[in-house]
Amino acid sequence: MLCVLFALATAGVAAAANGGFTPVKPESPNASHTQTAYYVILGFTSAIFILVEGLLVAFIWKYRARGRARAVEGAQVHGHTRLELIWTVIPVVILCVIGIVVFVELPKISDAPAANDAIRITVVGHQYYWEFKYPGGARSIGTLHVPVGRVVDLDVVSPDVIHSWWVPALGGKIQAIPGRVNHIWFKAEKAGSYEGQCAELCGVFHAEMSAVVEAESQQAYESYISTTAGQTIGRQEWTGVCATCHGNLGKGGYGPDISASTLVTSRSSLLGVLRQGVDTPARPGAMPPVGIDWNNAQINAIVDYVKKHIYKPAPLGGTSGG
Ligand code: HEC
Ligand SMILES: [Cu+2]
Repeated sequence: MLCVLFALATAGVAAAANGGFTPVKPESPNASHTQTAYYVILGFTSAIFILVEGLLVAFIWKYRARGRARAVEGAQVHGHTRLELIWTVIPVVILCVIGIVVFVELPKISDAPAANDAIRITVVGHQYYWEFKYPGGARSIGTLHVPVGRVVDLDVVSPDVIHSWWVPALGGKIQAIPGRVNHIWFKAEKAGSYEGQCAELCGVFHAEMSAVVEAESQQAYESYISTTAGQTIGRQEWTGVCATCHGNLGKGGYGPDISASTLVTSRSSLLGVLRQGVDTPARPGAMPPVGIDWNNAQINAIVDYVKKHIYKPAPLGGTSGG
């Protein structure tokens, strides 16, 4: 009994920690259809669980030994054709119902509704950050900006290893696989920030690979991609990519202190680091090639940002105590 109470108490904590065992509140049509399928299956499985476990407990009680000697055998019961037919047919019917519900819901989950104003955005999974490419060439890192109420078609790709794009409130997961373009869509029904997380173990900093979808008015979205994204790309690259490993000020963390490294002052040397990564025999794959597919504007932005905000050469005559 103590064990049971303990299990229930700890399960309760787990349920409280992530807001329960059910999916997060859906904010996109595909996410609501996923949830419908979830609740239909949960309904059947809960009923079966209660029935089976209830009967188990009842029979254990009803047919207990009642002081009968251990060696004495209990009543010998033979098959019961009608009962056996019933408990075969009912599960078959239940499985058919679940199957039908799932097949009816599936197209509504996977196929984007026809919309002539759909926006196509490329989502690039990198070790260990998400990069977004908007129509017209704007880019952002970590935060995807979208207008509320419009269908957003995502092309999900990866230049390095397999990642998995997953924003629970906006639909299911889709893998980002090198050499393939996968598709998923959503339509944010309310303005707000929706959190996501890479759902495929992709390396040491997999846990840092989170994303936010910022659903905003059409106007805010347009002004973001036409102006803000371009102006802040250097900062986004620093905080969304480099700071994870080199610290906010570049003073080191998992990666070394680069605030006085001469490698960051020249475009060509930094380009080498970004395109090839830094690999040593002692730490293979220590720094992934985080900028493997960055365009010129992106490279220039990080070079500028690092020169302006991160590079702090040791003062003349001082020691490099840093
Ligand atoms: C996943 C962690 C990680 C990320 C993200 C990362 N780095 Fe690194 N970086 C490292 C590690 C680890 C090393 C050292 C590798 C070694 O030599 O063992 C390194 C080395 C470097 C070096 C060479 C330092 C020197 O003087 O030898 C530079 C420059 C550098 N990183 C810049 C950057 C920039 C700029 C970014 C962002 C665009 C970035 N790194 C993102 C982990 C990372
Ligand atoms: Cu990942």
